Amino acid sequence: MVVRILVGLLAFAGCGAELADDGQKQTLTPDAGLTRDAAIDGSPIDARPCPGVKDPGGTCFILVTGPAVAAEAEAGCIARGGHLATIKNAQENATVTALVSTTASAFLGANDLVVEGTFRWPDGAPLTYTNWRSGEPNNGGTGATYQEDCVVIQGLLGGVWDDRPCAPPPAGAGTYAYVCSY
Ligand SMILES: [Ca+2]
Ligand SMILES: [Ca+2]
Repeated sequence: MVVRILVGLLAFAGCGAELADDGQKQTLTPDAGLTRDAAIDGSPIDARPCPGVKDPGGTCFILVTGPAVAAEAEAGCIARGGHLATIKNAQENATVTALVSTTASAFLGANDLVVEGTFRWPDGAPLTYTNWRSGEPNNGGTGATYQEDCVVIQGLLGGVWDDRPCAPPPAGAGTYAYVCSY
């Protein structure tokens, strides 16, 4: 009983201190806080979360370290509600480049699996923006015994693109980190 009274007195003392600091506005603080957060966030409370980086244009990009072959990477992106990344402009490429700045190679969604040499995004759209590294895409180069039908963005080289195998062979190629978007 004595303990309860003491706790009650301490709690009351705490309230008294807050009242002394905040005065009459104390009871408005919780609602005011919620309103302020919503205003800063600028989005409805049921907005789709972006557990990665949101481009100024609104696209969410997520880096998954993997490594995975391209088919596993696409499945991983679908599980996250998107697809392997589509990059539509230089702004988006800059956003993704920052995201992968310490990653050597990460799959994007572009591939020429259907028609060799004609790259498409996962939704079938043609590439209207590209940032190929000089000499790419090369499908592995002259004399290659494998195909390069998927595309990586190279963070350590400033965000240039290279076509690479979607899976081994050759050994050691075809498994990379990956970027999803939605
Ligand atoms: Ca190819
Ligand atoms: Ca290549």
